Amino acid sequence: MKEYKSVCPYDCPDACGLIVSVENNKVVSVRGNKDHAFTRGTLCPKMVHYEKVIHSPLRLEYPMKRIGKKGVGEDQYVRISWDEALDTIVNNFKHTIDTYGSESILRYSYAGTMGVIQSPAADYFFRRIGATDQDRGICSPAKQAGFRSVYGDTLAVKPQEAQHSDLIVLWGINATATDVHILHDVNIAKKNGAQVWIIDTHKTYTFSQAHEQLIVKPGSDGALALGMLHIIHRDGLADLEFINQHVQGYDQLVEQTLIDFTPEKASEICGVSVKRMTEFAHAYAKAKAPFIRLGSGLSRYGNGAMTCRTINALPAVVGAWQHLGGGLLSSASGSKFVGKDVMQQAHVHAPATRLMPMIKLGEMLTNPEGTKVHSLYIFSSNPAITAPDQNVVRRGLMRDDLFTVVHERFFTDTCKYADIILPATTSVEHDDIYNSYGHYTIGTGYKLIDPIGESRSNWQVIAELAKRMGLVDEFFNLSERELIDQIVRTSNRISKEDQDTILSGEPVEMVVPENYKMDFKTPSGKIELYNPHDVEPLIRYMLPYGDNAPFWLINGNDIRILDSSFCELDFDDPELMKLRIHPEDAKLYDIANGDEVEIYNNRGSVKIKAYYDDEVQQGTLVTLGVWWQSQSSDTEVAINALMADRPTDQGWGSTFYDVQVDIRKLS
Ligand SMILES: Nc1nc2c(c(=O)[nH]1)N[C@H]1C(S)=C(S)[C@@H](COP(=O)(O)OP(=O)(O)OC[C@H]3O[C@@H](n4cnc5c(=O)[nH]c(N)nc54)[C@H](O)[C@@H]3O)O[C@H]1N2
Ligand SMILES: Nc1nc2c(c(=O)[nH]1)N[C@H]1C(S)=C(S)[C@@H](COP(=O)(O)OP(=O)(O)OC[C@H]3O[C@@H](n4cnc5c(=O)[nH]c(N)nc54)[C@H](O)[C@@H]3O)O[C@H]1N2
Ligand code: SF4
Ligand SMILES: [Mo]
Repeated sequence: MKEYKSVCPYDCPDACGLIVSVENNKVVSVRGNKDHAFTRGTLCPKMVHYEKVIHSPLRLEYPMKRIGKKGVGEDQYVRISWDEALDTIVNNFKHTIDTYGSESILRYSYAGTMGVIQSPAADYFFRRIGATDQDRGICSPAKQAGFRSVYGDTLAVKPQEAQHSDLIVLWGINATATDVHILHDVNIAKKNGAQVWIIDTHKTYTFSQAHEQLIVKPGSDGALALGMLHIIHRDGLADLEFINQHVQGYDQLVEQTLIDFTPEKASEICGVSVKRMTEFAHAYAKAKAPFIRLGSGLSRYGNGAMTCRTINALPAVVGAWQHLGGGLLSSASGSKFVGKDVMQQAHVHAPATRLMPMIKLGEMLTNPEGTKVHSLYIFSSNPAITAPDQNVVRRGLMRDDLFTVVHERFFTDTCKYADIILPATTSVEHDDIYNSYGHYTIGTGYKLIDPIGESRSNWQVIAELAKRMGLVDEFFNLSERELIDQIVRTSNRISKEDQDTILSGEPVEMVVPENYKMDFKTPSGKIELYNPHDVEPLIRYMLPYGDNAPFWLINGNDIRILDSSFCELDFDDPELMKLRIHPEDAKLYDIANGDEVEIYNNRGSVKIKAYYDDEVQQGTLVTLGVWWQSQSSDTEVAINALMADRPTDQGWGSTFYDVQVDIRKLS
């Protein structure tokens, strides 16, 4: 048995360092790398048995073509050779381009793997053939837009700084499930006496980690933050010296926004009492080095970017940035050290094409206006489950005149709509390099075992398609190892010594410049609470969209799966999807504990069993996880039948939490 270092490839801020044990060309076990600066030796429950994913009997092993109906199942497919699969795709692409124009081809992919090679593997190819371009807004661009508006290109604070904080706020983040390694730093701070606050819309797995808990109404955190800012200003707790030197627009914020935004008004919107809001504002402002870990939950609303801007104002107003342990972590800037430039070949010109916001997949496939999509190439994503407005997405995928390719590791619900299915490798069957959006450690994950069956990596498939399409370009002849080499060697932010170490297979934590937290990379050089370049220069309260229905639906993350990844595993739980409802709400609708109900809005309806939970706030319903259809509570549709494809206020982000529903008991 031999041990190798690798990196967890999933879409998770922790990007853990792994130690993978291999015997006879099989992965036998995986554990966390003790020497990794953020992992520190532990893995989350999803990854402790990664070998079960890699060697799952459900892995796709060879290319297949559909011989039966769309939307049914694996029995509608037969095995074909790679040659036949690739030729079929190339012939279709050529025919589509000749008949309907190149923009009739659409690529849809996301972060099944976060690898810097495999995730953007197809970007350049599809740009070169003139396909419709895809934005990547399904996750949390609004959170990034909120941070950028206030701090520009400032490097994000390292998560380990939290260790030195005396007050930590876990704001809209369910860290136990989605960023578990930050809790290591939180616990060190707690041992040193730090207080921990958590803010969410319901009691999550992470509540027990905090000393103080606040429950807010969905989409209302902007009001809470403005109420706090009002109190901090009113009670003389703002750090005026810091503000004078480093903040632009504080006076405008006070005079134009805060003056009318009283704690009473804020309380009415967010549901936190004035007393609790005042306690929180005082505790936050009086702490020496308060640290906020901002999650993505509150950014997935129509007001997401504005909400994040408002919360980002807090550390500015109390001067948290100047102290060790103080600040706010939205997303780490790992991609500034190794990024996508090489894979995207940004320097090579290709005519611009129309851009598809990926959250609009359904509309794009069904809208008769404009250039119709005739060929769809999906990889590293499972949109039949994870994309919003599922009924429309599936109607689009069912179209007889749509040719769909799905490159996957498992027979997901999206595969049911494919004309051609291609088997994909897992991270231990191909080479890649990983940065992180939660910390600053970079590492390689080299190929450790032969691909399962005939599976191929994203890059291998794309490079082969490019050649068969007749694209003459040396880039497509590069191996994954050569690409990794180029990516590392062309990064002018990494020292030669660190480059050597990374390429040798060891993870390296990037060195951030001294005093980086105070080096505000905005046009004014200051923190911009007033940003003249933003469509809305000044921070204010904005409402979420909502729907005309009585309950907010919170579909939080389940600790057992990651989006719909890991659904291939066996779960010893006959009811993976449950609905939690406050007993008083349930009684109003004559719903008994365990009754089957239907939750619905004008986009769809989902059958599910409802259970009483007096810790769910009235007016909200909670269900966790984005499960495969076979695991869902309803046999016809999964949870995203209820979700809207409305974009966030900035960044064309998804609004998965900005959803209201009605409920009825099924007799
Ligand atoms: N186990 C597990 N881990 C995951 C994932 C998973 O599905 N499962 N998904 C991965 C991905 S793709 C991502 S982007 C990250 C996301 O990880 P996070 O940043 O944690 O984001 P979410 O889990 O979407 O939402 C976090 C919390 O926000 C809460 N929330 C919703 N609306 C509001 C609101 O208006 N105000 C406040 N204060 N809170 C609100 C939700 O209830 C939820 O508990 O996690 C990654 N890791
Ligand atoms: N209701 C609701 N919906 C949500 C969310 C939510 O909180 N609630 N979260 C949203 C968020 S934040 C995100 S980021 C999206 C994510 O949505 P998706 O991008 O669909 O993510 P996954 O469901 O993890 O699907 C990734 C797929 O990629 C495959 N895969 C893994 N590695 C590779 C590879 O190397 N090559 C290929 N070809 N395939 C691979 C996996 O087998 C898996 O099926 O979901 C969104 N959808
Ligand atoms: S899913 Fe996240 S926490 Fe779990 S091992 Fe991977 S990177 Fe670490
Ligand atoms: Mo995400």
